[in-house]
Amino acid sequence: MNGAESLARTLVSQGVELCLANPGTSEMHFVAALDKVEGMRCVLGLFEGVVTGAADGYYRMADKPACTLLHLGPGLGNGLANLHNAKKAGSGIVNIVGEHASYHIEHNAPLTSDIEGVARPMSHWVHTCNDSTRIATAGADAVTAAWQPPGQIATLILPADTAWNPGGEVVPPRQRPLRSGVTGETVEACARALRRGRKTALLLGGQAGRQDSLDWAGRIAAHCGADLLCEYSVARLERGAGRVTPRRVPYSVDLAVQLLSQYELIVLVGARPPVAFFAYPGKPSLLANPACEFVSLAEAHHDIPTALADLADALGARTTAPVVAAFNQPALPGPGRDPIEPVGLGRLIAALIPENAVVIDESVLSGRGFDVPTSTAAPHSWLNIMGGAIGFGLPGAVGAALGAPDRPVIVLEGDGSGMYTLQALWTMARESLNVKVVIMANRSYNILQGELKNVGAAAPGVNARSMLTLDRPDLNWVQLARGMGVPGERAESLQELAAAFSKALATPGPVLIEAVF
Ligand SMILES: Cc1ncc(C[n+]2csc(CCOP(=O)(O)OP(=O)(O)O)c2C)c(N)n1
Repeated sequence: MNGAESLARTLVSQGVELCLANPGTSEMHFVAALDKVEGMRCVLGLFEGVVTGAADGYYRMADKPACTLLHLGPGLGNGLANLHNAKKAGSGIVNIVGEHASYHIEHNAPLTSDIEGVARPMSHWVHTCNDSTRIATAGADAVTAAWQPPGQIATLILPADTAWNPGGEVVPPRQRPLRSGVTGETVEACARALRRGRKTALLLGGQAGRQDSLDWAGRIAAHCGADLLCEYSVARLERGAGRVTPRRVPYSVDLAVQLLSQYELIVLVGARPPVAFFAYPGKPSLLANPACEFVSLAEAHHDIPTALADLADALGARTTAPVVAAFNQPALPGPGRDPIEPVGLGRLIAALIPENAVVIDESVLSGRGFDVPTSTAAPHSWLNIMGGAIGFGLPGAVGAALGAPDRPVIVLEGDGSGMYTLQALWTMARESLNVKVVIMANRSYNILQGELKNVGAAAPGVNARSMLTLDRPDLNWVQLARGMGVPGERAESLQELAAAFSKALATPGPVLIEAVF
């Protein structure tokens, strides 16, 4: 058994079942090893941003890390933006990055680069293993690092000679690192703060977006008369009818400041004090009222549902009924040809989300208002792009569909954002993934047109306009999808969109709809 095979077998023994790959020559022994090893599904992405974004989506749905296979520094570099997003999401990923054979590096061949240097900013753990008998142990260490709560990016660099020289023993399954509990004092401090009767919000993030945490938070909020908020971006939020529904802190600084100004106390539950996405002249970076007190119940790496249950007990809220969303689907548009615009689109999506769907939201400006109508839709999971680096949506959907194969996946995708990693469509087709993509084809970087104004810059001239529009030529998403094996349809009215979306939901495999604004 060579090093590559000892590594592949060790990854499987540690519970890694999916390899998202875009390999090259230096990874060929690892590719060959994956042929000999049972228990690893291998999925090709045609750009590394697809590979890493899919690994993020997979972790969020499967609650376990996938490995990626990437080609030296440039391959890893291509995947960095979505590793950045995954890092912010608290997603665990094991990157296996090929490297030249150790004796070859001094010759500075074309693909030679500082791989550790490329990896470090987007990885919690980086290691190069030059000993083929130790690569299996290094692989197990990488998986342990990726499991580190809430989930970490571990990058293991695999020189080609480490892969082809004799390997060591396969590492037996290791204990997965557990989330740490919060102390009794922390729970007591939160309970004391909540008992003081000030205007209070619980601000939820991370694992607090899951069902059990939401239920506990709902009981506490109902008991104390507190409001429930969630961060603007949550890696996975369980929502819809029958669920506790925190209000999302708005993206807009003005709206967020206005909402948060009322709170004298904010209890952080897997969340951080809210900050603006960007600085704007004359506007604050911190969004809460400066007089607001923050107390932290749990950070992202803590066992959040247990911390909430303990807090509920401390307050006597264990049996309080939480407030949950009613089931209230908007009506579909009546006969006619209503133009597609964000409000009608939000209602339409809310009406059609099937039960148990996974919604990936990279709808950018078009989707700012989707959270209200969809909060009473059929129960679903909602996945936000976490690090603000657009190009997560389509790859994230690939990973979500691989991680939750029994659930329909819906992607709400800006046309600008979609173009970053549209190769994901090909993987959806090849793997027959149950993904329905709705492209918000407004032919522009619409959000940036507003941002130009928000930062106080001049009105757009010819250059600015040409940098913020996606026309001349218009993208043809239906043809782009077809070219990658995904059937597509264009909708130019809400009625056409409702028909196309309903049909797509009843069609197996991936379908794309280009919703023209
Ligand atoms: C990697 C990366 N590059 C650039 C940006 C800057 N950016 C933010 S939103 C945006 C345009 C989004 O356009 P689209 O998806 O069409 O959504 P719309 O603004 O039209 O709602 C860009 C380029 C970014 N966030 N991330």
